[in-house]
Amino acid sequence: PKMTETKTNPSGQSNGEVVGVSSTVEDVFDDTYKEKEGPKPPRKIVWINVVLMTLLHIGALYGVIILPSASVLTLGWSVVCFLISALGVTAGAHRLWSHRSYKASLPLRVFLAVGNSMAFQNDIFEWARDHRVHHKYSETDADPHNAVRGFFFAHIGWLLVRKHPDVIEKGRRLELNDLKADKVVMFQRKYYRLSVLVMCFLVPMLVPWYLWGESLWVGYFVPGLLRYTIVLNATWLVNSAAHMWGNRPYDQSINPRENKFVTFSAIGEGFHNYHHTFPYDYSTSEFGCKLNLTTCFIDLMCFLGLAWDRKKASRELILARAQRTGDGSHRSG
Ligand code: ST9
Ligand code: ZN
Ligand code: ZN
Repeated sequence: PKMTETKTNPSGQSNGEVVGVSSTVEDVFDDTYKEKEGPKPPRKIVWINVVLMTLLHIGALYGVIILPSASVLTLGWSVVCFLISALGVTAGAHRLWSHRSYKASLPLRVFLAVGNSMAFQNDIFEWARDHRVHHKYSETDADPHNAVRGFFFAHIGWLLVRKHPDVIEKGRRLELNDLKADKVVMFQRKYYRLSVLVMCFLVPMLVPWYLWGESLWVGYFVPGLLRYTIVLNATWLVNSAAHMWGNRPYDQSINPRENKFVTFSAIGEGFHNYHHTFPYDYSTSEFGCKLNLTTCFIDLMCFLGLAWDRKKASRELILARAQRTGDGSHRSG
């Protein structure tokens, strides 16, 4: 019999590759979608978001100015808040809930949901739905932060305008039963506003005031607004910078790239060419814990018995793929 090639779409993504990894979520690029022809729908600016985001960034700048007046303990606490909220996004909304790349026990899911509210990036359900359309329809009209529309749009602009109708239309067709079945996700969605008020603003501000007498003012602007703004921008850099600058060792036909700076600031999420090529890999990289605090964290949780079932692309698969579709910059180690 004739040897048959595995079905390969234009991006070089072979559907055969994910077999055996039981990819149940819809995070694989769909090359059958075509953008509608003709003029694009007009851009509708949401002014309230423009005002709030501007104020937030002014508040964060002010936080930088008063940084010298914060006590060392408050600075340490700001780092702790950064890490908890970052993990709520990376280990939580991203690797667990959007991609289902590992499984987590109830206590761990509760911790990640709390951290996620501290990060205030929309509730987990909405975040994961947007993220699945981002992968499935990457860099088209149906991608919420379509990087083809430029750095500013991919970074923050997409949160300041109405969505392209295709994002919503395609998003409505996604299979999201796994999220609906997760009580932690649905609970966080139901009490989202309250959880954000408490976790993103009150807790960061009140803990240093109560425990070591920091002023509420500094507590509000440093571990509060400044820390929140840093986490937001570190996250957005994955959508902007890591879709524009860096090598493409795994698939040169797609725009997402390996970006060291983003990897560092987003605690392991800048290996973005790898991640879009192997979205089910719990480590979002082939190099384990290297520059990847999120992977260390998930590994630690597995060691403690709080997580299990980590999905990983095999070494042979990665090498074969890099050879076949990479830009030649692939190095192991
Ligand atoms: C934020 C999110 O910052 C950041 C996400 C970044 C993702 C990064 C990914 C990179 C990889 C991971 C790396 C992590 C690194 C972390 C490092 C940490 C150090 N499907 O939304 P509406 C429906 S948030 C299906 O109003 P508009 C929706 O349900 C920051 N349906 O759209 C609704 O239906 P119904 C804080 C969808 O009017 C209807 O459509 N938050 C979908 O166009 C209208 O929904 C903000 O700033 C979908 N995908 O408004 C808030 N989407 O009426 C920003 C929507 O039936 N958001 N629907 O309920 C908004 O204000 C608005 O969403 C908007 C669009 C103005 C942007
Ligand atoms: Zn992803
Ligand atoms: Zn991406």
